[in-house]
Amino acid sequence: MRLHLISPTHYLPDGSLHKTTRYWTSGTTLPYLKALTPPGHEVSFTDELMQELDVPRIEREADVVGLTAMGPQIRRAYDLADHFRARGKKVVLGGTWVTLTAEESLRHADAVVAGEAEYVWPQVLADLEAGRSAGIYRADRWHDLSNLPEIDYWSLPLLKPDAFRSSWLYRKYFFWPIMFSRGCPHPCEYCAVQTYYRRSYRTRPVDEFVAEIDRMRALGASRFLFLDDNPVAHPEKAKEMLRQLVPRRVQWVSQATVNVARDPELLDLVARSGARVLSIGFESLNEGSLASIGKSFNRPSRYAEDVAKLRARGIQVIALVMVGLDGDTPETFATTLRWLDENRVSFLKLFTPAPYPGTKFHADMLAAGRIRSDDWGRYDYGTPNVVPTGMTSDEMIDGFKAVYSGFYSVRSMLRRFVPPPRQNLLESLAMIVANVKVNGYLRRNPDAWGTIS
Ligand code: B12
Ligand code: SF4
Repeated sequence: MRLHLISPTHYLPDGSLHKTTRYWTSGTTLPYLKALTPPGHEVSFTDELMQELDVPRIEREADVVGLTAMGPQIRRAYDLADHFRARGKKVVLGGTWVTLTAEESLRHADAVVAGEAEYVWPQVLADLEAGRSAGIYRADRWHDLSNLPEIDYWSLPLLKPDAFRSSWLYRKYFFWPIMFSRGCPHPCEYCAVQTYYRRSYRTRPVDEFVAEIDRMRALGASRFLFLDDNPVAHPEKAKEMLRQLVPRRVQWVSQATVNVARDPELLDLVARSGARVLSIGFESLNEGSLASIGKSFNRPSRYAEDVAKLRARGIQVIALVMVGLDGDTPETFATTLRWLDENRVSFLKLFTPAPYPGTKFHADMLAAGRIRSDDWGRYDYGTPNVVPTGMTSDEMIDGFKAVYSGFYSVRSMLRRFVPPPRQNLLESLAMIVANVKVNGYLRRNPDAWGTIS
């Protein structure tokens, strides 16, 4: 069969599609699914974030259309699924959102892959080829992450191969995606990842992970993004992997929990193995607010020390912070901004509570009658989808905007970056450029703040 796989983009509030011409990394979902597809099928794909979707060609040539979706992209995914089905194509939906809403997603598709595709994808295709479908396909066990199929890295949807080969600047700009672990054992109630993985956690065999790093290095890659949500959840496994990275002299960025700063041996290995930037889910400075979302392990009383330790090793900290949680009041905004400034956080991503369907947080908010809208196309990080308790929805959005504009103001940038940490000066420079760009973006796109990635 001829398959076309799509990662859709999301709609902007005016109904147009969010697009970008350049991106610093890429997901691997589409080339990975292609690598996973049994021989005998022809696979092409489009990431709509950067590429135009050639709808007439897909209508003409594809037998099966596969769609993945993240967050608000789901609305576009359903629209495309309905469109292609109406034209006689077999449609398969999969990915994080779809997994958490499998029954509903099946109304837009011939088949739904709930959870990992490794064990079920061949069966889905065999069934569709035979003109049948079992509806929702869910593997009966997690994959052990060994012997994963190799993807064609030059086909990464958001990579510009020509620019990579010809431009020093682009080589510094682009981070090659690689995955070490899947899942997360923590109980954060709003989190789609722990819900998808049912709080399970696995790491890849270290030698296979390192062999993949080496294959990518042979292509010229030296900077990597770990796609993991929490690569340090099993610290001893992480240490084993990081020890192998140290002599390879690569640079890497990742998400991680704040625990990364609390184990001296782990932090040392993280720094020596080339960590440059870590995105850390602090979420809140308020113990009560953290308790309301099941994230009490964070312990704000230690944050200042944690950030200082990371900074001292030349690691830039991106803070992920939620505003408008239960326990937050209008005063929370100023306190949060002051803390970010004083602790010289490099970059900020703010989130209004996003009640992703399928999570405990969504179920609780629904039961309490606090969900304001079921327009999933607006389930981004800057829309008041949950009615807050300690403030009005307008106060939440005003505060959200005030923290963002305060943080990305020139005054705050000067406070946070002068003087920069002594190590990894280039990374500080890159962060300053990123701050300046966000400053401009926020002024030009006052309605798109909730979808900054
Ligand atoms: C890389 C990444 C990005 C990148 C690249 C995206 C891209 N277009 O290439 C960037 C940074 C741009 C990004 C953006 C966003 N992302 Co993102 N992203 C990820 C991340 C870290 C890894 C995804 C990946 O490549 N995984 C590797 C592949 C191999 O695994 P996989 O996608 O899970 O696929 C497996 C299965 O799920 C399944 N599968 C998946 N899709 C499909 C489809 C079919 C047809 C089939 C058969 C199977 C299948 O098969 C695969 C093998 O088992 C995940 C975190 C995570 N844990 O998944 C978040 C994640 C998917 N992102 C998320 C979100 C919300 C977003 C944003 C919407 C955030 C925002 N600011 O609004 C934006 C979307 C903007 C846009 N229009 O693109 C959420 C989704 C939550 C949800 N409930 O849907 C996640 C889970 C992060 C999180 N912690 O919450 N993201
Ligand atoms: S620590 Fe992060 S990835 Fe893990 S459950 Fe909490 S929010 Fe999700």
